[in-house]
Amino acid sequence: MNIWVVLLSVLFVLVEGVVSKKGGGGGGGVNIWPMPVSVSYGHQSVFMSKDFKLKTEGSNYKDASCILKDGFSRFLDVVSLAHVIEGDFSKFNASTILQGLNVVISSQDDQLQYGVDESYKLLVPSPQNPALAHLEAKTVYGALHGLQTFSQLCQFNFSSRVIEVSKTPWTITDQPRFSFRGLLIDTSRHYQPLPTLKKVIDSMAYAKLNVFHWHIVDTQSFPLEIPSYPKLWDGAYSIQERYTVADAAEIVRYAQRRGINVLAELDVPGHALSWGRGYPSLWPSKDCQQPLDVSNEFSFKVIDGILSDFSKIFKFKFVHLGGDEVDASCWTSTPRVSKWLEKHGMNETQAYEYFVLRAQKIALSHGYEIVNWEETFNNFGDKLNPKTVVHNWLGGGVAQKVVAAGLRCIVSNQDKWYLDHLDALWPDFYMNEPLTNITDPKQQKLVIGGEVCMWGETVDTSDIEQTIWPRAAAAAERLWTPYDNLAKDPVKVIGRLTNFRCLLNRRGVAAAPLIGLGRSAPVE
Ligand code: CP6
Repeated sequence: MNIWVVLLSVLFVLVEGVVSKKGGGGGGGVNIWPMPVSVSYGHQSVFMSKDFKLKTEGSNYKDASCILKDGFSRFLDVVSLAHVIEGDFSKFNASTILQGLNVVISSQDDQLQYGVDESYKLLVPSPQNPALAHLEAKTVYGALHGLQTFSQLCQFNFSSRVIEVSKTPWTITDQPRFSFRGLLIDTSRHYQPLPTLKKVIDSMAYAKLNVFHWHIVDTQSFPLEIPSYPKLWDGAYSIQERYTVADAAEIVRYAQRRGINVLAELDVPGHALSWGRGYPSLWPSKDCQQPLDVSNEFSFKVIDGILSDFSKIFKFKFVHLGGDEVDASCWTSTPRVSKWLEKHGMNETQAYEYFVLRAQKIALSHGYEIVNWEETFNNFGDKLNPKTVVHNWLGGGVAQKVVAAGLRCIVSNQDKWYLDHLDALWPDFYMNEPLTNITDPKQQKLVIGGEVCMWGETVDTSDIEQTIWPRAAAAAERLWTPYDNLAKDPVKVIGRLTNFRCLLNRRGVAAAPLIGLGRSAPVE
């Protein structure tokens, strides 16, 4: 071989094969979203065999519930994207054909819980090397993330008509920055059909989000069946717009198999008017209908019944008890309730505190740890159960105060991470840093993550996907990628995020074009 060819190839490897560790977020030719911890790549191509196989040589994991097997089959679906693999493999140099993926998982345990190990290591060899790609993970959920990353490296090649992985060899190590990476879906303001919820869950997995915060019921409607109090779902919009217990359990199962926990919310005592359609005595009066009647033992009995039923369906260790936007004026303006307050020496705020703390005790008795919206902390933070996770939304930097008080925190500031705020653009989502002004490493650990919120007043099944995506993806990278790998200037990620949104489109997710900071073509 000519010496110049050799020298040029060496130079090419040096230029192309950059490790995109502190890559400033741009990606340096890497089109993975969210950006992993470390990536290196080369400049050769391999092609996936028509019968690309899952192998588990040397793995301890038995895959009794087929979580890995099904994840692999979804991987094959999203990389082929319904293209017909018509390439003639006999014409390929055998060394360029990738025969399969060997997945080695060290832990048998496939319990999906908060804080489960989600790390993985992925190697996609170049030609001449072993004909298998290699994926290592501690748990099956880390392996699922590895499959997602691998799927983003695969492309249908229109000249060879097979699936290609270019820029091999790839070596990727990865793990999330935060353990809680959520998306809130509100099924009370608009009912969302089950296929819509499942599609949202699928798309969350593409972006490595791992908590589906199900804001199931609210003032407007109560769509969920509660066997302990069967008239509660009389508060549904219609007899069609409901979820049975089996439906909810199916959503939990569906999400769990994709590495996603379901955080169910029961928002009390405000945001609960719909409960009274079936049980009017939960209302302070017929014309003052929320918050739930604090003076009535029945309110707490019903909460106990609901949480008892929840605990059979929602196995995540957290339940969300809301506690936001409580306007207690119904309590003082309703003579019967007002008398009760007087008798117990409580003003409105004290009654609100009494209600929230009592609901917390009920949730604890069902084995849950609790998430509450930040107003509970703002009003009586020192009284909250120490296991409470405070969910910030008002902005104003309360996260700092929450962690200084030793409580855990989830970040969702409304000006940055509320998807119903259509004027918040993807760069706002990208640049919202959960650890702003939190420098003590012990306090930083108390910020368990963050969540983008798709409140349902103005979205239904016709536009929910394009309202969520691509902005939720911008937040997903903030929550996954190590701080040093994130772009300090969002302009740097336009190409890579545009590419991810096109990938979502190809997979059948109606992600909207990027708006804000101009647009650009996908990175080649
Ligand atoms: N519903 C409930 C809501 C909101 C909250 N809780 C909300 C408030 C303000 C904005 C968006 C949503 N719709 N139950 C606040 C946590 Cl701007």
